[in-house]
Amino acid sequence: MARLLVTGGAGFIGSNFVHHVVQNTDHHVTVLDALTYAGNRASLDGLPEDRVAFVHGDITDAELVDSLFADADAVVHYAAESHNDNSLHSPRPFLDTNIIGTYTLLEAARTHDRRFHHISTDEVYGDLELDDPERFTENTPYNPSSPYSSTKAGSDLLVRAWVRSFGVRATISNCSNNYGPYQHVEKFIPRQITNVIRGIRPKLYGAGENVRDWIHANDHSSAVLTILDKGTIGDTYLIGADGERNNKDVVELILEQMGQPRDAYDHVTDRAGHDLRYAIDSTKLRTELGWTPQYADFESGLAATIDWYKANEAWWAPSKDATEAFYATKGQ
Ligand code: NAD
Ligand code: TDX
Repeated sequence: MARLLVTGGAGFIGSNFVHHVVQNTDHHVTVLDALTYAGNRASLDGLPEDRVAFVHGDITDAELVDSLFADADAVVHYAAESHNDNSLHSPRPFLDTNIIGTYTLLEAARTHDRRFHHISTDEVYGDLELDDPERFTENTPYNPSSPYSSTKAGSDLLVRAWVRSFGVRATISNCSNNYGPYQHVEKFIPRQITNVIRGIRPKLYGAGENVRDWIHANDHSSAVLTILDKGTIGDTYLIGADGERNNKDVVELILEQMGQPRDAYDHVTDRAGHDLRYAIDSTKLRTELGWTPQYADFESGLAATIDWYKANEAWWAPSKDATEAFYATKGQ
């Protein structure tokens, strides 16, 4: 049994990870989360109190972070400002949390010699052409496009520097787009599902040809546990499940699965600097560490996600109006 400190554990992927850890291991988890607009304490409801503790605090609070590292065996770092559209509107919190926050954690990892796993994104690699036969690998040069992805790229480079300069025992994973329960309604898939539930037409940026490589959040969690267990210190692992689809196809599938005409959506103003395509080659993780995704069927994973949002309106309703009001100011 290990004591895991999970930053951002009240967010989308972090909370899915905490549920996954409780169900699949005997580790104890302490969640450190600032409960920003994106964090939701209710995402951890139902978890046993003897397995999961919650600390409300900020990853830039060096004193708090230091005390929590002292009591942990390993740290998994999910906390971030995570939404590209917000980063185009108000970049500063992205620098504070993604850069200074990660720096603060790395300093504590160094002081206490703690195993550290840094959660990052495939967006650090920029984007691909639609017809490019290559996918991102661990050797693809960094080329981030947005304030969000550039701060994630910066945080990755800090981790690499703390490994090399100070011997911090860290690994990094860069994952593709996640879907599943507990995702904030600002993000593409939950926004469209909850729009349909509310009788609002789904909103597709631009022509909708942009491709994302979808992976279920549970597969992300199993990959992270595998890297924590078997990963090589200092290494980067790409996480992906061969789930490339363009946005138009995803919107049409959501509408079809929710009993609506497939064309009942609107094209809206495109995202500034919108990355065209992400695609992950996860050969290293699969061959070196023996990981395989379990949720290969996107249609059934999406149907289960739609069912979750239908059954959990109380979880997402408080955020919906403010989210749509923000998008409306941008014609989106
Ligand atoms: P999210 O926005 O749903 O959750 C972020 C969590 O971090 C929230 O609970 C928030 O309260 C917390 N947080 C934010 N600032 C904090 C601070 N200063 N101190 C403490 N807690 C703070 O994000 P997500 O989609 O779950 O993403 C989690 C991680 O995974 C991020 O690092 C993101 O870059 C990465 N990632 C996300 C995706 C995706 O598809 N969503 C894909 C690849 C990687
Ligand atoms: O209403 C929308 N309409 C639309 O067409 C929204 C919200 C999005 N989109 C498009 C933009 C993207 O091409 O859908 C795609 C997915 O958008 P997001 O859910 O905002 O995700 P993305 O920008 O791809 O980034 C996500 O994956 C990588 C996460 O938010 C990041 O945290 C992660 O690093």
